[in-house]
Amino acid sequence: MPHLEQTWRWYGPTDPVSLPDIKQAGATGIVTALHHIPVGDVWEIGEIEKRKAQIEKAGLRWSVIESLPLTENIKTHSGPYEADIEKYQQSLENIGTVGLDTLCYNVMPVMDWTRTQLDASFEDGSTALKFDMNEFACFDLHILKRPEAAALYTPGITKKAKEIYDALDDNGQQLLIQNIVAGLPGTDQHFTLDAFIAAVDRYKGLDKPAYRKNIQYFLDKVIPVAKKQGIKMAVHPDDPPFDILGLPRIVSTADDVGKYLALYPDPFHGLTFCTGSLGANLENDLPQMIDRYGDRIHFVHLRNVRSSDRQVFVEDNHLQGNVDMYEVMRKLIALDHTASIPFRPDHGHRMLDDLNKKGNPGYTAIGRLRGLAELRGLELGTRRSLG
Ligand code: DNO
Repeated sequence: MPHLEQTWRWYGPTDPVSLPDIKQAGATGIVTALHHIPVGDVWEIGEIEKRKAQIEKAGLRWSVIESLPLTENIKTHSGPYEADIEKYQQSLENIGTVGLDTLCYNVMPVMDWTRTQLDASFEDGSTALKFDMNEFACFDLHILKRPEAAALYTPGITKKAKEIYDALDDNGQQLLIQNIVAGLPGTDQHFTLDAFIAAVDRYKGLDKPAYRKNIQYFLDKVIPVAKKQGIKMAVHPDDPPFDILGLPRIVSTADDVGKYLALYPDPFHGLTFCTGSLGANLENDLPQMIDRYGDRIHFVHLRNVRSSDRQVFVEDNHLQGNVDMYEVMRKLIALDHTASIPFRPDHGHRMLDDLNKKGNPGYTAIGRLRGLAELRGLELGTRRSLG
């Protein structure tokens, strides 16, 4: 039975939730990145050491790096991608030298996680993050106005997208743009609409098999470095776990995960098991995925979602929703890892006092405190019942 390390995402010194706050929440590990370093630049040893010392001074441990992003050059195999891969290798060397051993990254084209609403009202008075393909199609068809978009949506979605668009005033439009292209933390998306369209266009002609090859090229170069440095790489699945904007997304389903892990069969090439991302596709059987890929799971995000169909979902409370969290917990506890597995409560609602505060969407103090408390209790009860 592996130890499950309770961790918490921290966005660094500017995060309104401080390290002492996190200590009070009962987490012992920190999940963070050097967010001030532009995507693609090398993480220098001094910078990594400085952040590590700051975390340790607060009596916590830097458990996981989330994320060290791939540049769009690397993903599209164009521009100075070789130089970018060398910089990634150098960052890995430096991360290993400082002694950090788990790294989460993703291979979503153009954008990191995506939502259309950041403050959808939830029935208990809190607010939650939401994704609605009808709203997303509205953005694509009527705001981006990409000529390729028309072929991507069903007649039903196209119709709803138009109705949504007709009802939007200027503020509503700006909000939708902000939510999709610039709203979420940890993504470094500060696109103008033109830059966004140009970024999407770089993927023209790149289907999923071709995209997988680009990523395999990257993995062939970086996993050996990670392994030498003792760093477990853990890919984060696509969020949401289905195609958007016609871009090639290759880590959305259980089969995708199998194919992805097979690109480099080595324990240092592993998975961030994110129940919220994978769980938004009702066809993904999460307990079964733990059975299949458990030995490659190096990091866990526990979160729940409620989907009405596979393209509309709202983030639910951690123990409610599509994901059978008890079964997930039971399977995780039963893994035969010798190393401990860090997990974090991934997102939480905006609730209580946080409704009056500014903060990173999804990364509130109180909502995540509730999530962690519930998950901690679930873990304790599950372990005790297993004897
Ligand atoms: C959302 C997060 C993602 C994740 C990255 C990992 O809350 O889970 O932003 O950090 O996709 O690379």
